[in-house]
Amino acid sequence: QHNPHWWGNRNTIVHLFEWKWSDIAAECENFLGPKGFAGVQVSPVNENIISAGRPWWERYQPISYKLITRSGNEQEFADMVRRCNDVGVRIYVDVLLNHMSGDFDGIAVGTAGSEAEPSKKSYPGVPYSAQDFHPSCEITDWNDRFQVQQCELVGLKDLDQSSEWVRSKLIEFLDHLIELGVAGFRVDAAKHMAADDLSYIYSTISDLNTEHGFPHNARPFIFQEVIDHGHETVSREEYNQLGAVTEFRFSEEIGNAFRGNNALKWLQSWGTGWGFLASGQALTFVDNHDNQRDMGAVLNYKSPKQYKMATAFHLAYPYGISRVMSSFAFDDHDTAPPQDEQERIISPEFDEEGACVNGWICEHRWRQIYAMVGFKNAVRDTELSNWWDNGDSQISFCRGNKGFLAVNNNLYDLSQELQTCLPAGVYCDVISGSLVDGSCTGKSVIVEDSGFGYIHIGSEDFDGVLALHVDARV
Ligand code: ARE
Ligand code: CA
Repeated sequence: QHNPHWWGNRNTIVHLFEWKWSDIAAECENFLGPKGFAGVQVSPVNENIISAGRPWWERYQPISYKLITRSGNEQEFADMVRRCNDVGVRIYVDVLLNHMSGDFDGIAVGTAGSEAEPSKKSYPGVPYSAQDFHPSCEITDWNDRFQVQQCELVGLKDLDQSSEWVRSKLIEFLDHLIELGVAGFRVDAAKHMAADDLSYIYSTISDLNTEHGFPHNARPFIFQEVIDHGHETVSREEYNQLGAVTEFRFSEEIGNAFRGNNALKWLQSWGTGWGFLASGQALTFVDNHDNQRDMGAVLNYKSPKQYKMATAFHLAYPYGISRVMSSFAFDDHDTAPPQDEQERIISPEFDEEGACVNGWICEHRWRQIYAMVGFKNAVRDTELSNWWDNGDSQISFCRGNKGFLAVNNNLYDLSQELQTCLPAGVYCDVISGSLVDGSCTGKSVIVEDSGFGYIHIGSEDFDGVLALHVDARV
């Protein structure tokens, strides 16, 4: 179940982390559809526990499968899915099949008003009781298969997916979402479930809903969160036949390279040459909602210049099923999404240029990022050719005769004639500006009959990347 069922020539998923359904519906119509985004990964849709201060992570603690969260109710969810599908933008839901909530003193009340008694593993809203869970134990050794799959991930009550009842409840939940028109699922904590159990669930759920524009017999797209840095007892290879797998090594290595810890010339063999999964099995990202919060090599919106360069490379290089992150501003691991005094999530607001202003970062609305979503659409089905590098961290390459990317991550200028592979003409660099009424607001590049053009990226330029493609010809 590796096919994301994208519409037309579209290619890129955006994770609208913690957004409300009504805001996503509007975003599909006003921005994502027009800019050529292929789909949205949405935050968990089912009822969750309420934690003090309303950290984002409370949504990873299910109380029931009722579709009521701080993002909206079932009717708002259904409306969003329909409106997004209507403009060719698919919805992928983050689903929690591994566990229910963590421990809680006494009776917990969820976002739909269901009561649960987590300490007794009692979740009447489903209903689940103690027999539906693995006996409690802690994961202390991440290379012990039993612990990883049958103990409690950060203390979250661990469901037994080999049980008929649990399977039937999970399948019913997924089928409900399919009925409402979603295109697939991000499977949270997949490594913590036996691949055989997941295989049963994935193969038993319904085909996608043809009333939402999906072809007959279309199987739901599955991408599984498996964190595998190599040398894991439970490895990505147990899951990649079932569906796509999040390729965390991609995120770590691209962060490393664009932070300057690795010369960009090595990216010539990016992809399987770096030990990553086959392109069609790899869900790729510069950062995700977890690792953007960790200290380390992974880049996030807080290093904008490097982040935009890494994203441009991510979307220009022909590898992976790409997802871009759209964050809210955070100080630490627990920061709640933008909310009002009543702890309701607030809607994003935009300035004249379309950038978000009220606590939402909206990387997907940064010109340098959505322009590369357009680039990836424009160069779809072309191969990479004419790799050039300066022996260090200045690189360029072509995508057929449709697109050209150059990057300068050295502390000196890139200034020279380079092969762009494009038909002769004048092209607008979609990074430094855009094509407005036939003229370019950023750098223009004249491509000669030979395909060569003069490329300049100063080390002090606002952005360290330049991108040309056939849909942005002056
Ligand atoms: C919260 C509190 C905890 C508390 C718990 C239960 O922070 O202190 O014990 O609640 O009350 C998210 C947050 C957690 C949060 C949880 C539930 O990140 O902080 O716990 O929600 O609210 C492993 C898993 C991987 C998992 C990561 C976080 O393999 O699947 O840990 N990622 C997913 C999601 C998370 C989410 C969960 C799972 C739970 O993306 O957002 O947690 O639904 C090595 C290993 C990896 C390991 C990694 C990090 O790299 O190889 O396997 O990832 O370290 O520990
Ligand atoms: Ca488990």
